[in-house]
Amino acid sequence: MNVKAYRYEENPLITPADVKPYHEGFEVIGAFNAGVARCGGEVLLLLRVAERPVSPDPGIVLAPVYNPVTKAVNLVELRRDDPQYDFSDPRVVRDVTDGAGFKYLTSLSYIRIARSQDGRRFTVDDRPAVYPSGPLETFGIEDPRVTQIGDTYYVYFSAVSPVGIGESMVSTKDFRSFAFHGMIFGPDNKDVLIFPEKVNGKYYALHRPTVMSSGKPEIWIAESENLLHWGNHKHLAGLREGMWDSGRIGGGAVPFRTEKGWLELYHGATREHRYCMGALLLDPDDPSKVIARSPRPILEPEAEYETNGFFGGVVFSCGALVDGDTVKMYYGAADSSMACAELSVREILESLEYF
Ligand code: MAN
Repeated sequence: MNVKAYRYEENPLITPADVKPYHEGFEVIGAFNAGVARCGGEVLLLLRVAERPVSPDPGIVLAPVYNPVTKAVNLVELRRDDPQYDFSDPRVVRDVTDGAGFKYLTSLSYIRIARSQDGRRFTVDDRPAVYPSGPLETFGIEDPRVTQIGDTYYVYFSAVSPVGIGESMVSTKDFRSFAFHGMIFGPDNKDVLIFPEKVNGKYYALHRPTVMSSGKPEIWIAESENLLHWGNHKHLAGLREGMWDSGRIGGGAVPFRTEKGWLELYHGATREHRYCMGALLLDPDDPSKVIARSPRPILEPEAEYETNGFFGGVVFSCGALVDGDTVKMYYGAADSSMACAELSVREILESLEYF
């Protein structure tokens, strides 16, 4: 069975043109991969805003780096014809003499809030809500997710710097002031998703280590007593050769309870970097057990704003709102803008392959 996705007529809901640059001399190239929260009657999107310095010379690439001491963003000048660097991926600059990984990012990301009454028409705040602050965030903070537990919202995101990418966390009650809790998953790790309630007395989180010596970029699960210290790590779900999630996978939206178990909307990409969304169903009493999984994507890049953009062929959700049988899945499209699609929980559950 196929899952029908109803894309909002207003899509894309937020584009870079809707966001005024925060840094002088920069342009906004992305307002995407937003975490989602309901707060005080409003729908909030915690946007990942990516800003890029405008280079006066097409032969020069400017790489932004936040300096936690001076609190300024410095620009590193790189010549496009310098054989030491590889500029073929628009997101990063690689040093060809330095093996794997990247040397710089071409943009600096931070978190800015967009607010809405109806979940479709948003107004973007003038200023960042969470901005890089320390030495582990000098290349920016990315892809926030929000888990509400009681009256506290936990916001966690990738913290990117030359020493690695880990996951850091802040918390807030009002989205105005934030308490900083430091890095909760060390490098290299991304795509953390904290469950919204304890299961059998423990907090759970999905995470995605990017392993080097052995293994692949796959989904793991861990437990905690206090949301800060995570242990009892287990491998949860792997890549599937020849399928839509054969290259890399990672958690997407915050898991939510259904009558059959925890439903996790996750992203999967091919080795060619085509990103789709699918679902994992986890045991209601032991989320480290996978009950079922999507044989086919529930959303794939098809609309023009999903196939074309800063990095085309990407749908990437960091949060959804559940309303009865309807899941409103907000997602970043083409690493450029935000969109939303409504799907039926029942249809998703019926579309899964049960083990
Ligand atoms: C990948 C992409 C980028 C991101 C970097 C660093 O290259 O997800 O969008 O900026 O990793 O996290």
